[in-house]
Amino acid sequence: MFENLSQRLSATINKLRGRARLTEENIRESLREVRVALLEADVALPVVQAVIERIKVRAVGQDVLRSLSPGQTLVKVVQQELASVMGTANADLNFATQPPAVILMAGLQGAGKTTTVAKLARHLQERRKKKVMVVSCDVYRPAAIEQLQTLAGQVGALFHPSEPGQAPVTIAERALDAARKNFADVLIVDTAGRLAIDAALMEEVAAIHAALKPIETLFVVDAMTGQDAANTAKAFS
Ligand SMILES: Nc1nc2c(ncn2[C@@H]2O[C@H](COP(=O)(O)OP(=O)(O)OP(=O)(O)O)[C@@H](O)[C@H]2O)c(=O)[nH]1
Ligand SMILES: [Mg+2]
Repeated sequence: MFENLSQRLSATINKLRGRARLTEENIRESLREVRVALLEADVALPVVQAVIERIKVRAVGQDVLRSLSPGQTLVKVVQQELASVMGTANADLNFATQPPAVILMAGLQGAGKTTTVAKLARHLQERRKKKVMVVSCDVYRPAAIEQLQTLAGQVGALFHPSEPGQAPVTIAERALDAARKNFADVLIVDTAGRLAIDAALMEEVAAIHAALKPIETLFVVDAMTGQDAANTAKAFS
């Protein structure tokens, strides 16, 4: 996206050469290029509008830097605003609780929840020196529990066995008990995915959430989901 954007911008930026200052008038064309590039990259329209507005205010306002040309100034503002959309802070996982800290995984079918459970378990064990237990509450998809068991074996995490005949909330409660008894620092709870947001899935995740009071609930999305991820995330709260 950024490559595409810089190509689009360079032509209009060149036209700014020699301008003493940036005005709403002379940056209009450049802003249009930014807008198109963001929309093509599947950024949600309200986000695009907000970004464009902030760039405009900053470029025309007091932020213009004396040491840079107007074109460079605009590029810098665009770059900073895009970076801030991507997020400046990378929130760390929160472990400030009486162990075991419970991490609940949520997301649509095939988003990568189970794989992420294993990756996260490995990360927490190797980098954070945590003792990690994992459990699957996916009693619907055949072999979902075995899938997690295999992955847990590969990353060397404790695995709490569950059965397809058990209720997800019961599995979750028993796993929490087992995690305590094994002095695990972290319990990662894998849940079932659904093709789309449906009421039953939401209720089940909510019930597990209520039973375990997880310190973190991680919402896993496929990178290809695009702007609909924002809607799905909202539905899952
Ligand atoms: N390329 C790629 N594939 C991934 C990644 N994470 C998971 N997968 C693959 O995507 C598929 C689904 O991953 P899972 O982790 O089983 O997804 P899930 O959300 O647990 O799926 P359900 O439990 O069926 O809802 C598997 O074939 C994974 O190997 C990733 O980061 N990159
Ligand atoms: Mg899964």
